Amino acid sequence: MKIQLINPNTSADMTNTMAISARATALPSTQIIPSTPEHGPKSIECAFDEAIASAALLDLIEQGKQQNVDAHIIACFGDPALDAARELADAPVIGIAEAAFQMASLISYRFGVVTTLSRTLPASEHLLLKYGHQTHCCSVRATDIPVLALENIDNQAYQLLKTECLAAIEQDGAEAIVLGCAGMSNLVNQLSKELPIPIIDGVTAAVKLAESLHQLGLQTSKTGQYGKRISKPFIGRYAHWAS
Ligand code: 5HY
Repeated sequence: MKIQLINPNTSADMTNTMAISARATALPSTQIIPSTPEHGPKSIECAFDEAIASAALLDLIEQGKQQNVDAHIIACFGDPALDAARELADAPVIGIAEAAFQMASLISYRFGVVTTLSRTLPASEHLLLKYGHQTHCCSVRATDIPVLALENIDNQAYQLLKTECLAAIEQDGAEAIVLGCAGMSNLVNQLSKELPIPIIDGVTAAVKLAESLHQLGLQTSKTGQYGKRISKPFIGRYAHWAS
């Protein structure tokens, strides 16, 4: 199968890192197609970044559709434009936060989320509410490590991340940890060795969910919420969406 792995921020280095994690996890028969937008913020850390990144992300979903991919992954922990992407796509579209929460809820009663900036905590909390996982999440903790600092994480930042994971376990009762950024996908193996509970990265979780849906022959339902978008004229920069 072909999985389009979309990094909605414009950091090509981050796309490469997550592609390595995705390929290491995927079945040998799965082709990972990494995809980075040409326009938009280098990292997505607030609602403004997310809104600007969303239009470019939807262009990439359309590109993936033309390439006949069997699944699209939105590899940003805010799951930006996930509902809109499902309106565009026929193949499944998986957001990494939703994927990680689903996996965590299968193997733990209470999981913790450890993410980047404190600024993004409400966004993660909103997603937990939206997806119905709030009762299974014991805490959402921030490290205040900027997303781009994860590209070449130094030992100090790594220890900060590990300290917050430990605090989630010892103080909040976390039985599993969800890593709250696509840029953390390369840290899951080391953290898993050093911490006593399961550590879940959304990128690899999304790859395995995409493969499962494909093997079961399941597509996005085009009835109701994820039905085709409503055709109408568009002008200016977005004229290519007119129909
Ligand atoms: C992400 N931002 O996964 C999110 C994480 C965050 O550019 N890739 C980003 O901190 O919200």
